Amino acid sequence: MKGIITALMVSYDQDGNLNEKGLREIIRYNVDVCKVDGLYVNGSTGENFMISTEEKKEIFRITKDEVKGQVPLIAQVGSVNLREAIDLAKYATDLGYDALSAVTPFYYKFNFNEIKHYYNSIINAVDNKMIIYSIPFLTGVNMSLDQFAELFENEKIIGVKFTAGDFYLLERMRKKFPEKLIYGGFDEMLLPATVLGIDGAIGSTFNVNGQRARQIFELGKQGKIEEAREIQHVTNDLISEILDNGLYQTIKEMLKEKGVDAGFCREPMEKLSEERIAKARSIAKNHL
Ligand code: NGF
Repeated sequence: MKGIITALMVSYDQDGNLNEKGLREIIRYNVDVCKVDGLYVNGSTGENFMISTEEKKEIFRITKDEVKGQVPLIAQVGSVNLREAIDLAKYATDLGYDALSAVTPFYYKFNFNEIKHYYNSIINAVDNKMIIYSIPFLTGVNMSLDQFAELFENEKIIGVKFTAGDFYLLERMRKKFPEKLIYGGFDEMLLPATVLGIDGAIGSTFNVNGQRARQIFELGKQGKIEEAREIQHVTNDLISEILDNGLYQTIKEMLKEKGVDAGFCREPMEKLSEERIAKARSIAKNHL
C-alpha cells in the first residue's frame, strides 16, 4: 500500500443521488489512465461527511466490485458517531478492504483519551489495520509526537495520512516511527514530503494528475530533485488554478472533459456557474 493513492471522487447526479455508472467510470479512469497505486475510499474528496451510512456502504461495495483486485483499497470509516464508524469498519473489512482509515473525531473537542478510545474501539472490533487520518486544518485536532506514539502502541494502527504543513512534525515522525506507513496529504507539497521520507501520498488531484504525482514521488525517492521540482511546478500551476476555481467541482468538470461521467457535488456544495465550468474545462485542456 505504498505510492500514489487517489482520494476517490464520487459522482452524484444533479439532485445529489449517487451515480453508480459515473463512480465506476471515475474508478476506471484512476486505475487505467492515471495508473495510481491504490484508492482511498470515502475520504474528504468522496464528500463522505455529507452522505448517509447506506450511501457510504454502497460506495465501498461498488468500488470493491469495480476494482476487481487490481489495486489495494483503503476504506475511510471515521465518523463522530463511533457506532457508525465501527459498523462501517466491519462492513469494509467483510468486503475485503486492505486497510481502514479514520479521521480524528472532530467538532466536540475530544480529549486525547477519547481519541485513543475511538481508534482502539474501531480497529479492535475487526481483523484489519488502521491508518490514522490527521487533517488538523479541517478538524482542529492537533496531535503531538508523543500522542501519535501512544496510538501506535496498538500494532493494528499501522500508519498515518498526514494532511498538514508541519514538516518538522513530519520529520520527527519519520525518525521515530520508521516501521509505520506515513502518507502525504497535500498534493502541492508532495516533493518536500517525499524528501522527508513518506511511503506514499493520498490526494484528490491524483484523480486527474496521478501520472505527474507518480513522477514527482519516484524522482524524489531517487534523489533527482531538480527534475522532480520541475514537475511539482507544473503540478502546482494546475493545483492553484483548481483551488481558485473550486476544488472538487473543478476536478469533476476536468474528469468530464476527459469523457468521465463525474457528475456534480453533493449539496450544500454549490454548483459551478457557466463561467467556472468553462474555466475548469480549459484547465483540463491546458494541463492534462
Ligand atoms: O481535499 C482535501 C481537503 N485534501 C486532499 C486530501 O488530503 C484529502 C488534498 O489532496 C484526502 O485525501 C481525502 O479525500 O480524504 C487536497 O485536495 C489537495 O492537496 C489540494 O489542496 O483539504
